[in-house]
Amino acid sequence: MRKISDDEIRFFDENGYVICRKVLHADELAHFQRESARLIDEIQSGGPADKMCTRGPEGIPYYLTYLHANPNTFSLRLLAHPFIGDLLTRMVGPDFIPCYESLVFKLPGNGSSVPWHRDGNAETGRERVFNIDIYPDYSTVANSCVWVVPGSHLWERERAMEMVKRGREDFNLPNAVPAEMEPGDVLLHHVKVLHGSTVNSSQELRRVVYFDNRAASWNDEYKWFSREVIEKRCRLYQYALNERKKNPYPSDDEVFAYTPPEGLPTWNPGDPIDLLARRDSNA
Ligand SMILES: O=C(O)CCC(=O)C(=O)O
Ligand SMILES: [Fe+2]
Repeated sequence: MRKISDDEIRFFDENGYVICRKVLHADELAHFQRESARLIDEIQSGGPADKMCTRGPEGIPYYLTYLHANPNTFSLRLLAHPFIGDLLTRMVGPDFIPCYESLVFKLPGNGSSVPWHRDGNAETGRERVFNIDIYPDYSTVANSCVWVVPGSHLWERERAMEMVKRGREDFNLPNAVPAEMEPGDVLLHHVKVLHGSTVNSSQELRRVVYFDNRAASWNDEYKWFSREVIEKRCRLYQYALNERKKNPYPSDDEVFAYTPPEGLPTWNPGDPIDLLARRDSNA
């Protein structure tokens, strides 16, 4: 399976984002498309997933929280993709912990905007704190792809907030570039890079799964999440790896091997699992 290249990592460090082309194989991509469409239908018909779905500034549903806790057969296996395990080991460290996941979607016709922002929980030093954004659809300027301001992950907070304010008055920020994606591509975006997207007035659906990850050692320093959350999330990742191992895609040719960081729990098949593993469980 494809691995992130050193050049791609270098690009990320300089720009605060990088587009990795052609990561997913066709079998996984088709399943991702089907299952995410089913969840969006469930939201639109007021089913259980609707209660987990946030509305954007226009009042339109666009953000499904805690994706793994919304019963589906793709998201845990997607998290367990070896491309992800490999890049997190190399870019974050072997003590990485997947901390959160969501499905963002722009409905056709009038899909939610996402005003310019840095992601929540963005207080960090120089660590590589980023999201892994996986696309099942074409995401283009026409269907309101994400725009980023390259290099803004290195800006002081004040400069970034000033630009956010400006971008909320006029979306067209100087030096902003569109992150145009194809199905199966993966975008990495630093939580501090300025990013946002406009209303989708095209007739195309545009979806993306976001995975947020941190090193356990960084969390000890920054205390973004309680110890209990980190333990739960560590178990959840091991559960996800086992899900993919049990239900491989025909194209799978490797399984990612993860060793839980020292002091964190080992999850064994058959052990109970909390698929929600709420980030604020100790808050
Ligand atoms: O997919 C998008 O348009 C942006 C979503 C985003 O940045 C967020 O939810 O934090
Ligand atoms: Fe964001």
